Amino acid sequence: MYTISPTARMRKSPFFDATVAEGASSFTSYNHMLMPTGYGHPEEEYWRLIEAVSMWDVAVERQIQLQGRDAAALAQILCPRDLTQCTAGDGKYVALCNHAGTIINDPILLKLSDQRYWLSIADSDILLWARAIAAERGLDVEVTEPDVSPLAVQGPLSDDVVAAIFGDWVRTLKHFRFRETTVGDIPVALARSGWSKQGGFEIYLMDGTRGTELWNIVREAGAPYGIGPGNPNACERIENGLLSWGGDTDDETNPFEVRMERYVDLNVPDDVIGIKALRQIKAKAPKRHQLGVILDGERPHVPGWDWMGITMDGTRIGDMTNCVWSYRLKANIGFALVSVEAKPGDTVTVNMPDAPASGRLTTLPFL
Ligand code: THG
Repeated sequence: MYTISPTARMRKSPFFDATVAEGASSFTSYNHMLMPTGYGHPEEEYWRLIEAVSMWDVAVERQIQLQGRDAAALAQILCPRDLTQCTAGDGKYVALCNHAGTIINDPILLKLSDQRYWLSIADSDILLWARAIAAERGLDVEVTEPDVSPLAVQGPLSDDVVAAIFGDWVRTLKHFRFRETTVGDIPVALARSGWSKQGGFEIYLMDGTRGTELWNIVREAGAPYGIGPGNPNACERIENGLLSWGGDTDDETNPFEVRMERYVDLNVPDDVIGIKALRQIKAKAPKRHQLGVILDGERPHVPGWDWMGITMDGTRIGDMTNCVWSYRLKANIGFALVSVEAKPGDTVTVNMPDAPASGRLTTLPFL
C-alpha cells in the first residue's frame, strides 16, 4: 500500500530490524521515529496481551536526560506534581504543562540519582522545551537525549518471562520502580511499567547497537509462555481508560479535564511552570470532562483520523477522540471529551466518518 522513504530525519528504533523480521505490517510516526502498530493479526495480538504475554517496541518513548547540580530543580519546575518524596529508582507519571496549564506531554519521570533524571516522553518535543527552560532560568543542568530505548513486556505472564531473564527479584519490584542492571553484558534499566493494564515491565536498553540481541533474548525467554510481538494496544488501552497525549488531548486540554487531577499538586512552588494557571483553572468551574462512549450497533467502524463531533439533542457538546472495536464488550467504544453538562447515561449522537451513530455516555475505565 505505502512504503516509508528512508531519511536521517526519522531515527530508526534499535528494535526496528527485529520488528521487521517479525513481520511488522504497519507503523505510526511518533517523536520523529517509527513505531510498529501491528503484525497483521490484530485480534490474536490483542488476546495474547490479555491472556499471555506480548512484547513491543516503544523506543519512540524517547528519554530526555536532566543531569547536573540543578537536575532536581529543573525536574520540579517542569512537573506540577510534588517530587520532594521521589527517591532514586522511582518512576512517576506526570503532566508537563505550559504556562497556560495546557498539558504538553505526559511522561514517566524516572529518578536515577539526585543529579540525574529521565523524562520518558510522549509525542512532543520536550528536549527543546526543557533546554530552553533550563537556559532561561539559569540552571546548572545539561539536557540531552541519552542512548536509551524502552522495550515493553506486557501481559499476565510477563513476570514469569522477565524473571526467567533477570531472576526472581523482579517479582517484588513495585509499580513504577526500576533498577539499573544487565542482561548478559547488555546494559539496561528494568522498570515495572507500561502502557497497558495487564501488568508488565519495560526494559530500557542502554546501548542502541544491541536492540536485535535484546529482542531475541526476550523472545526466547518468552517462548514457553506464548510470547509474540505486539504494540501499544489501542483496544486494551481504551477499554482500560489510558490516555494518549495528542490523540485524546488538544491545544487547550488541562489535567483536570482528562482525569489527571491526582498527578497535580497545587501547593508546589510558584516557579513550577503552569501552576498559577492550574490553580485558577481549578478555582473556576471546569468546562469539559472525559467520559466513555459506547456506540450502538454490532459492526466495527472503520477507524478515522480525526475527532468525531458529539451532539446531544441537536447541540454540539464535544468530541469522541478515539474509537475502537472492543473484543470484550463487543461494541465500538471510545473516549468523549465533552461539556461537564453531559453525564454518564446520557444518549448522544456521534458524527462517525461513515454515518451518524447513536451511543451512550459512561464512566471510564470501561473495564
Ligand atoms: N512507556 C514509557 N514511557 C512513556 C509511555 C510508555 N511515556 C509516554 C506515555 N507512554 C506515558 N503514558 C502513560 C499513561 C498511563 C500510564 C503510564 C504511561 C499508567 N497509568 C496507570 C493508570 O492510569 O492506571 C497508573 C498511573 C499511576 O497511578 O501512577 O501506567 O508506555 N516508558
